[in-house]
Amino acid sequence: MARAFLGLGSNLGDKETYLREAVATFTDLDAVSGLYETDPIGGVEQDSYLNIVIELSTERNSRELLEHGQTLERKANRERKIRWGPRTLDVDVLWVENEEINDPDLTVPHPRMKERAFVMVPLGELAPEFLKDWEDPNDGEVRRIKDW
Ligand code: A4P
Ligand code: MG
Repeated sequence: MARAFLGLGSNLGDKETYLREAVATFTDLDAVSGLYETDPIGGVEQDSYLNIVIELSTERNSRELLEHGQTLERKANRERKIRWGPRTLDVDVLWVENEEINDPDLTVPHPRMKERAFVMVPLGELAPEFLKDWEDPNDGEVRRIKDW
């Protein structure tokens, strides 16, 4: 069994429902952070995001988790209303115990996670040790709305 953390975000449509439907598919789910409303970082997207981090106790490796996340993204995006619009669901593999991957299509730990308060703040709720050497980039509001 390995401990693992995934970051989930949505900024289109019924954002909370997309997150809830995604979370419900994880049979190896251990914990979910609070639900955060966050200012969009990068890109052209206008609307705010909802972000969460989930913790797994899992037999799956990084690649299997990536594939599960991509299946969920495809399912959610099939229902999107605005063509070429922002994502209904984005799933990032943040960190998996004892795994370091540097493949063209998969980097674990996630190379940009420390630059992003919308990842680190919810992650810190579940695993405060990640915040030990972390400096908040202060690159946008990260508001905790409620418990999951
Ligand atoms: N990939 C490589 N490593 C990983 C990993 N550890 N986890 C590859 C997941 N995917 C990984 O991702 C592009 C490719 O990254 C995948 O095909 C996979 O093989 P994507 O999600 O399809 O594309 P993207 O999201 O447009 O690009 P990118 O750079 O991954 O964007 P991010 O980092 O996902 O950022 N602002 C707020 N407030 N909240 C957000 O959640 N999210 C984004 C998207 C931008 N701004 C945001 C948020
Ligand atoms: Mg992504």
